[in-house]
Amino acid sequence: MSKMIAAGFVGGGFMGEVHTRAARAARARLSGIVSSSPSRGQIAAERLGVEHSFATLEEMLADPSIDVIHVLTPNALHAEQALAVIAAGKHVICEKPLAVSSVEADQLVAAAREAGVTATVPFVYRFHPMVREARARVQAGDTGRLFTINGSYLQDWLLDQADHNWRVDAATGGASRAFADIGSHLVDLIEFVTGERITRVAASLRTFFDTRVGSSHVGTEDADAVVFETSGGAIGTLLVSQVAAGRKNALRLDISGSRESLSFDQEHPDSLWVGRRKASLTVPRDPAHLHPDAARLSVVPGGHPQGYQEAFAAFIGDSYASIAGEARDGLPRFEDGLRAVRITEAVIQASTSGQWVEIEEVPNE
Ligand code: SOE
Repeated sequence: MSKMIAAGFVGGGFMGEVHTRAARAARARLSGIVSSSPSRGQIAAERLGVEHSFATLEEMLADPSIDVIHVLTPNALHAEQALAVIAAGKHVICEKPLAVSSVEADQLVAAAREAGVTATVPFVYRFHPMVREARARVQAGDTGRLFTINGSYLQDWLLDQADHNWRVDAATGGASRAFADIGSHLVDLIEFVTGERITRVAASLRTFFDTRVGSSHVGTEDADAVVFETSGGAIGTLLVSQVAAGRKNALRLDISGSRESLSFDQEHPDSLWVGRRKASLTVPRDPAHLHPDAARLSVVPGGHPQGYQEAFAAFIGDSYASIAGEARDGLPRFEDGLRAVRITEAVIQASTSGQWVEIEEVPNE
């Protein structure tokens, strides 16, 4: 990349830390930041090493030197802020869920297409080399016809009734909590690795705590159990929970085909299990023996653990490469964000109605 990308950030919380670290690794200039108040913005700029804090998003958007804005605010603000970024002619990286409704997500996809900007969503687990390896094996036909898919994403940071966060309240987080926050990663990963689409879902959702400290009414779910079917004829199950004691960020994906099975575990991302009737094996992340796309994302030699932050940096690096006009395979765009929002809405609808719900396709450009 010839020109250094100048990046701005809206939001200075946990994701602000992850994004600025990744942007620095991708050799961007950390030009500006906006937080929930000017004083918080100044503190965030100092803490994260960002050059300038702006009092408002409008002020930051008026700075012609900034190429891309990362939107890292509570979910209900994503649509309005990302639309403003696009209207200012800048590229945008917007946290997931892209929006709190598919109507808003549709508007974002349309606006980004119309403006011709790069608009991406951090479905970062796509950027683990062994996820790319799994995808390459499916594409090469090694897995055979896909029969079953089992995905789970379990966390425990909301296990206690005293645990609270803006995601708990539907007004800031949106109607879905667990599925929108982490189930969205899971469905994105399933479609990315298998190349198949989730066509319909049946679901059961639970809110185990109707009240939490700080919320007299919790309108969002703690856990989701989902059954689904795919375009290629496979069937699958998903279990998503933010109240699973001891599970920190346990995203697991098991795919079983007519020739072999594949198993990826996000907490142990440096290997992929390949199951066979005879001679199952654990493939280590050794760039010399991986498919090209997996080897490209392998930034440290085999045997040197690589994880979440490197995956994030690779996502940001590929987003910036796209801004610079380079083509990058597997970059999650607003269309993929819309897709996850549609599946989230279908899961809620299926749980409420007790019926199967079909998922509408996102048309190609
Ligand atoms: C919290 O559930 C969280 O930080 C999610 O918001 C992220 O998307 C996920 O990657 C890790 O967990």
